[in-house]
Amino acid sequence: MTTDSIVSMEQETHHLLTLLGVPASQYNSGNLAVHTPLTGEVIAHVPEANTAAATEAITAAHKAFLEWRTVPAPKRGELIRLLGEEFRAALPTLGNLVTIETGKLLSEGFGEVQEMIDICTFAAGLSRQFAGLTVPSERAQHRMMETWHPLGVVGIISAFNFPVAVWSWNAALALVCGDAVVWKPSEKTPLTALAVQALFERAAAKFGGVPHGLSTLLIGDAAVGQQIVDSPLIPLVSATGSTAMGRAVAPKLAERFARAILELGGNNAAIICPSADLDLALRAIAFSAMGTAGQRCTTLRRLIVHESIYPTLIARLKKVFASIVVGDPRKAGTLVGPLIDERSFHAMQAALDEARSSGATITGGERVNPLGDSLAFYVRPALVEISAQTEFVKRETFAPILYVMKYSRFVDALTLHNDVPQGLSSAIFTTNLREAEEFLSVTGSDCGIANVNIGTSGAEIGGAFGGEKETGGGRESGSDAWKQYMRRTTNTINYGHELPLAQGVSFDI
Ligand code: UN1
Repeated sequence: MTTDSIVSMEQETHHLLTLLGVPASQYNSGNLAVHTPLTGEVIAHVPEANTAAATEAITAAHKAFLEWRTVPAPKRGELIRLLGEEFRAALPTLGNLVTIETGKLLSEGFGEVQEMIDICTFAAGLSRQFAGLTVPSERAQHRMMETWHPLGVVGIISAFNFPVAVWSWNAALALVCGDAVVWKPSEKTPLTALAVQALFERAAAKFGGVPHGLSTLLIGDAAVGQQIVDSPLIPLVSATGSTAMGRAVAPKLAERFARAILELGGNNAAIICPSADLDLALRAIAFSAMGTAGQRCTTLRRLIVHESIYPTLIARLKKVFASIVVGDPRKAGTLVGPLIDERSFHAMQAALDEARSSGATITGGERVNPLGDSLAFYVRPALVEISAQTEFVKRETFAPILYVMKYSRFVDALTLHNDVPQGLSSAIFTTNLREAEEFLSVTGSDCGIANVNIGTSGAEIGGAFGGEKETGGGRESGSDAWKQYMRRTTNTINYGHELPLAQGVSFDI
């Protein structure tokens, strides 16, 4: 990179932020330096919220909630419809900014914004569907029903890899549910968060009368996250990140009986059966294992291959892993962009060192320098052939490493598959109906997401997203995930003149 092009990348970022409506004061001064993983250069400085500002924001959000909860749900849906329109209009601009800030491919950056548009469409429709059940009462002239009410302020703690989509899955639902939101984004990706906040404010201005503080952005370090977790004004915290983060957050929330939606580590596997369509499987494996440079929580990290097709598949995989273009994610033809930072590169190398000393055969994994810049961390994805699922395979390393192992009996493949602490996403490639159905059955995959002939990553927003075991158990996005953002009351109504007691109890005074 020449000095000229570094300057132009910083300028390009500022230009995008201006187009997205972010005032310069929010990115040209402040303590937090923002780097682009494309070159490793600093592209902005952002002010951080201190404790007092965070307290004020949480109090304002609570006040906003008290007002917002009385707005009819379909009207709240109109705000989210307008927000979706802002995202639609901003798609290329925000998509480019996502790429600059995270290093993901442009099509993935655009895809992330598409995911935000989709959840807004979903949530706007949902705003007319918060229906409760009517339940038959055991008592004559009585009726039972349930009513869903708004919950309160929802805290959102998000990670760098999906810097804005994760906010939208939570915020779009929370806002139509009648809640207010307070958001702490990753410190690695505050710029896209600022852009989303500016777009929210545009939508709010068009809607008119949105209470002040309904959706607040708090850029800051772990202390701000801590404040969100500890605040008695926040009845629900949705946190995405490492299992270690979840372990710190979950007991604190439990202690004050707050709800938690935890989206933590994944260690996703695919089983490749003898009858699999290998051309299709190869494409799915490539995208799931190498896409987003292995930095999705749904990234494919383990491949369990039947011994009869192992030699064919491994030869084809080696070719794909060696030929894939690693480089500038904004260039057509590139399929793997940079890792987020140096720390992530070292974690990847440490995992590969462990694999090497355990006797694994490793293809790729080395650092490359496609842009000629020593501050960026590009790597060739690694294919690691292992004979047993040892401890390092059971850990999530947030980088493009695919561990490959063999199986002979299907039952052993299932055992290997489930024998890790995490339980997010999973896949089977087979054209055998019995294998497919068994994988999806109670004795099959133990994950929150189980796919047939589709990779582990790239879920649609319409389904509930999340996983079991150390993944944290949370469910976000589609299906009935909205219920977590509301509180349910059970109502029993007596329209008669008698007062029969349930269970036939008598209490005559
Ligand atoms: C994440 O990596 O935190 O299923 C979320 C997927 C995306 C979401 C990933 N829709 O890969």
